[in-house]
Amino acid sequence: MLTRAPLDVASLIAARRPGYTLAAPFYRSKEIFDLDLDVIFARHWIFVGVEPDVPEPGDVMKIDIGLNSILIVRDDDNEVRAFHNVCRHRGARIVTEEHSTVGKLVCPYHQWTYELTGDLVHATHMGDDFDAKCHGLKPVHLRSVSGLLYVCLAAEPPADFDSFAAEMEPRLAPFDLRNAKVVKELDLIEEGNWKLTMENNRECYHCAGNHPELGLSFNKYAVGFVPDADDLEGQAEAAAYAADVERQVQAWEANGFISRPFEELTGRPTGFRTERIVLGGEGESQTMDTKIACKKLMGAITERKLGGLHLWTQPNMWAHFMSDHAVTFTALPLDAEHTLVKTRWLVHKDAVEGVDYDVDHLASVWIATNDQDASLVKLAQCGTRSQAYEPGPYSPLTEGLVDAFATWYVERLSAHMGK
Ligand code: 3BY
Ligand code: FES
Ligand code: FE
Repeated sequence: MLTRAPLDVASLIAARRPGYTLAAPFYRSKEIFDLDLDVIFARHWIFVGVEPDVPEPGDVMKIDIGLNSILIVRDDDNEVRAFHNVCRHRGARIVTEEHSTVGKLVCPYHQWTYELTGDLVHATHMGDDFDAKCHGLKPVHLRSVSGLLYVCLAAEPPADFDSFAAEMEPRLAPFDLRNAKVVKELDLIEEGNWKLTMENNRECYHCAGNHPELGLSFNKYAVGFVPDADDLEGQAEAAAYAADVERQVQAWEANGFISRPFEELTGRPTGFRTERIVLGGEGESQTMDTKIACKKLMGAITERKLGGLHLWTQPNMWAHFMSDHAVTFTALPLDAEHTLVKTRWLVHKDAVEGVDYDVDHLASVWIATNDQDASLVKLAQCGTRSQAYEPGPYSPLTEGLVDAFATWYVERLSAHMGK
């Protein structure tokens, strides 16, 4: 009988060449996928959504992270909580719909009933000795950073989340995300490993050749794109962009909008990067006409031309916050070769559809861009299946941030395996 030797993951990690893509098994093997679910997705802070996903008491959002199903619930005191979506009776899934509104959480199997605080309040036929107090829903660590929701499935979540939150809260405050509303949500299944989804997002080397719609407003020089030394046109463009940034960042900061870059993508569990990007064209928003798509601006903002505050967090999110709307992305691994990308578009909660905004105008750039990215991720995944695939070099000029992602990932696996 033919048996396959178990993968030597430690040797694969040790063999990773800095500056190069990962070896094929990191994108394909079930064993490494399971390791990713455990080491990355069950021990780090995972971006799951936004407070406006559960705007009212009783609103529930279900989100699956690998084999763990999580409920995000707004309780009657307006507190947002997270629980495992696992009944304490015989373990059934309590909620199966992605979005619902309930008075209490009732398990469909034998109707055990839980308060929105997770307490078990009703369970029939369990005898006199049964202690309901010991059978509440299991809580999951949840943090909200100005309305951005992160969960951690570990017993002891990484403590460096505090410094991430402290850095981002003043930057995000003007958008008042807690008082925004989700006006469109889109799920896209990419045919690739979650790390290829993330790597693709961390560079704009591919933008010029693939993203005509995004390219109208998104300047590739904003995210680490450095032209070749002999590319005189590129050098001039990069210099013009840098001068524009210098001028606009000064003006934004003078008005209280923190804009300077901050980057600690590696060397910590909760790696992240942020900066306020100068947008192209009219410079207002990531739309087809580069103007705002929502007349009622976010929070109390009055300046349309606020660029795009971008945020990336390891391992699974990216987002852009503009004067008129925000767009957030959540990558969730489905299996070794499939990844769910959830996109949400948010505007001020008092904005009126058809009066202040039109969803097509708001969402068309990223709908097109997501499709283009999904095709690219699929092509990259296909390549990793070939016998000819070997780790290839990241561009030192334009893919430093992709390398930072791969380096962070290898660091996290090494830290875990070294324990
Ligand atoms: O969403 C981002 O962060 C951008 C858009 C294009 C590629 N990526 C760097
Ligand atoms: Fe939930 Fe029985 S499994 S009530
Ligand atoms: Fe892209």
